[in-house]
Formats: sequence, structure tokens, C-alpha cells
Amino acid sequence: IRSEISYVMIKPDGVQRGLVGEIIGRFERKGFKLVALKLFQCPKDIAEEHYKDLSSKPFFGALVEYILSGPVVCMVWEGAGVVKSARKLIGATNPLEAEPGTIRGDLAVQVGRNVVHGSDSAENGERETALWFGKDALVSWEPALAPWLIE
Ligand code: YYY
Ligand code: MG
Repeated sequence: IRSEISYVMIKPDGVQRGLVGEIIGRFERKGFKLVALKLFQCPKDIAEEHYKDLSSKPFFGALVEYILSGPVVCMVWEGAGVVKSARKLIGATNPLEAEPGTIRGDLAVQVGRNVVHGSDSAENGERETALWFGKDALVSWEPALAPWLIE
């Protein structure tokens, strides 16, 4: 069986602002394993399904419009503890409250332009990966540096 996965997405503002390399680099340097990656212009039904738990919120329409406003970078990162750790790397939902050193804390100022998404549970990591990539899209590989990261 595969270990835990997190669906991480650079939102349209992150792509437009040229932050793709910076954001991917933070996950890369941390030491998680990249198992899927694509640049993607999202259709409305996927954005709505992704955020369906928020469909009753007043900001839902603006949120979906934001996600559709340009290409996003979709990724899946794998590793023990990746879901919680990715959320820590990303920082609080409101960038003004996100700690310095986190992606949102360093690179964003507003909740409606918070540059990146990360799954909030292992279950949602699976669900969101299936939604954005389909079932069999994950690459199975062994990074050469793995023994230097995981004993
Ligand atoms: O998981 P995370 O992205 O940190 O926050 P969620 O509570 O799941 O909300 C998803 C998304 O919705 C958030 O990243 C920005 C947007 N949003 C908003 O625009 N205004 C809010 N008051 C709360 C969330
Ligand atoms: Mg969330």
C-alpha cells in the first residue's frame, strides 16, 4: 500500500506572480516525494467539487471564480505525515495570520489570494488526488536520495 498523500495546488495568483518554482522548491527541499504534477486550466465542475464543503459560504462564488481565473499547478506529494506537514509549510488560511516562514506568511496578504492549497486530511488527500488527477496518475518511483532523508 502507498503511504500518505497530500494534494497541493498553486492557485492562479501563484502562477501569475511567478511563484511556481519558489513554492514547489519548498516542498522539494523539505524532502517529500513528488508523485504527480501538471499545469491545468480547471473546468468549473472540478473547482466546485473540490470546494463542495464550502458551497453554502458567502465567498463560494468568488472562490470558484478565482480558481478558474487562470492556470493552476496541481501536485501530489507523498510521505509519512505529509498532510499535516504540508499544511504547516503552507500556513494559516488568512495570510495576515500565517507565520513568517510559511508560504502564505511570506508570499501573500489576503485570504482570497492565498496562493496555495493543501489537503486537510489524508482522506481528502486521496479524494482530491482522484478528482484532479484520476485514479492511476501517480508515478511510482524511488528517489535516489531517499536513504539520506528516511532511515
Ligand atoms: O484549507 P484552507 O485553504 O486553508 O482554508 P479553507 O477553510 O478550506 O477554505 C478554502 C479556501 O476558501 C481558502 O484557501 C480561501 C477561501 N476562503 C475565503 O476566501 N474566505 C474565507 N473567509 C475563508 C476561506
Ligand atoms: Mg481547506
